[in-house]
Amino acid sequence: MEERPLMLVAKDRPTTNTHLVTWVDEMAKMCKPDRVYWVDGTEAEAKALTEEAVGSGVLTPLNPAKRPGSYYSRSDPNDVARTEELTFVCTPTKAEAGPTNNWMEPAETYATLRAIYDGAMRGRTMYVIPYIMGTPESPFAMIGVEITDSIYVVLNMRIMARVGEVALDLLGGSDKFNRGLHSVADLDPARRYICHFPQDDTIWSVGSGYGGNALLGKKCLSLRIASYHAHRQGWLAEHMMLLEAVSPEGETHFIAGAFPSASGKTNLAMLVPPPELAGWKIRTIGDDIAWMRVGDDGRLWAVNPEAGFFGVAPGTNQKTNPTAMKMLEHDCIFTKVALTPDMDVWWEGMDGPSTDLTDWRGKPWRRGSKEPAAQPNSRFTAPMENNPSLSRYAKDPRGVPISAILFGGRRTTTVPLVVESFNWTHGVYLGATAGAETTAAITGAIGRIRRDPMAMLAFIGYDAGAYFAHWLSMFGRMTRPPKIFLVNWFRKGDDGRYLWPGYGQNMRVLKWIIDRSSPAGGRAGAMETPIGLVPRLSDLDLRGLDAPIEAVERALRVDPGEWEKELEAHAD
Ligand code: OXD
Ligand code: MN
Repeated sequence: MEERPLMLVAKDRPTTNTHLVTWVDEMAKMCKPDRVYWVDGTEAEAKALTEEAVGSGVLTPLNPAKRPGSYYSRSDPNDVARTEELTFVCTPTKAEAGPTNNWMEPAETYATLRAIYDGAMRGRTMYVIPYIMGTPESPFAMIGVEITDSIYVVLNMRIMARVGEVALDLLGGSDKFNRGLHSVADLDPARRYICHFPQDDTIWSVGSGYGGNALLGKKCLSLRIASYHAHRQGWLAEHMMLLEAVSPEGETHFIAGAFPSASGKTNLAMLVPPPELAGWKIRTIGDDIAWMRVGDDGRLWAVNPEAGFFGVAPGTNQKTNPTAMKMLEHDCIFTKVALTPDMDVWWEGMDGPSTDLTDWRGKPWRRGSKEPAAQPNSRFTAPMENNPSLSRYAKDPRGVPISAILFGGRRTTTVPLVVESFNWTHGVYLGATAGAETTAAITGAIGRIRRDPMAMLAFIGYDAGAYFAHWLSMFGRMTRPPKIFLVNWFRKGDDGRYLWPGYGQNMRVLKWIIDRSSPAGGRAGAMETPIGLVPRLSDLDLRGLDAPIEAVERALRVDPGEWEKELEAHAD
């Protein structure tokens, strides 16, 4: 491809922070880019960078009449998901990384990666992205600087974090920032590493341009590195959505929920109640990450550190998530979805298509083809402001006080629709043993059950045993702890069909959870079972539910035989 001149004039360094400047110079010396560009975060810059990305073919504009301000990006077929087998926690000892993380010795890792980074940015621009996770006013905000040679990463980071001058202002002359180095290098999976050095507050990622591997503020900083800090400092960094629920009487509750990747966190955070419960309002605070701290009032307070949504496209439609469909109408980036002939997006789960398409690899795709047109882990990146039901607390620097924590599995058997734990310790056990059938958000086999404690298996940045102990110890720090629930929208009947309709209907489960969690205590009934408190049919508001009552009964059932097997399997 012909080299195009950079349309932006590389400005002088916009900071006198010597820690930052020295580090950037060092990284530039190693990666040897043709130029260094400091991202300022302005609209003018975004426009110029977008033009640049369109000019070089990284982005394709979508039909401005149908999807204004939106762009399309393809991915290398070798680089479509997080690569957990190539993700490492590089603590001085293996024991600190624990049994669930891949570990490499830090000095050796730096040496191995230096050899890959050496000259990797030749002919390219090195972008320096100062960013904040959290709102700038929040005492809990974290500052990172990501160096990258991917303009796609810059344009996505602009949506997912607060970038540019705002971050440099907050940083001032301080040395306290996460040092993130990212290069797509040659995209060779054999030379791909996603490495975390918690002690150095450093992330080195090379060989992948995929969101979770490349947008370093997200999984790498806000979960793996943040969980390491959280353990030492007495708070929690979790893979959780956050929602605000307002009852018809105007009572507000905040709920946090951990669900494995691609198991409906985004849909839950944007839930639209069914007509029978239309007096309820659900508003989104976050769809992927929650940082939670104990407040002076003894409650658990949560913030969403992100500024946008990086969600799974397939399955998103008017029925599953009308809010997201509205959110995706403008100013989004779509990655590896399918394209219609008039340059709009399409993915499996949407109506139609009414024409043949271009699939995610850029090949013609015929209607009715068995191959998916959109890559199963194809994504949208949408600014928070696009969400028509964004909570007014979404950017509150103090966060919101949590009434209930949900741990979600993705289990076709055994686990009932909802279980309330007897107490905090039991709740932590339910979270620690939650399991999921694997999905397309990570590479590897699909459909196998894996235990995914708190949906954090891939994101605990230290020893998992210490993580469980930390969760248990959090109880002692709170005077008004949230209640903990296990939920499972995915149980199937003998005929292989889902027993519970899910999506908007989950409002009925949320209502029960809220009634159980209200300070007045137990506004809804429950039945005690050996595994926890489960609603009877009569405890749920099922007015107008379009599902056979027997199926709901089965979804709630605690089967002793299934649980005997389940408990044996917990030994794993
Ligand atoms: C995500 C994931 O991208 O969990 O949020 O994989
Ligand atoms: Mn996630």
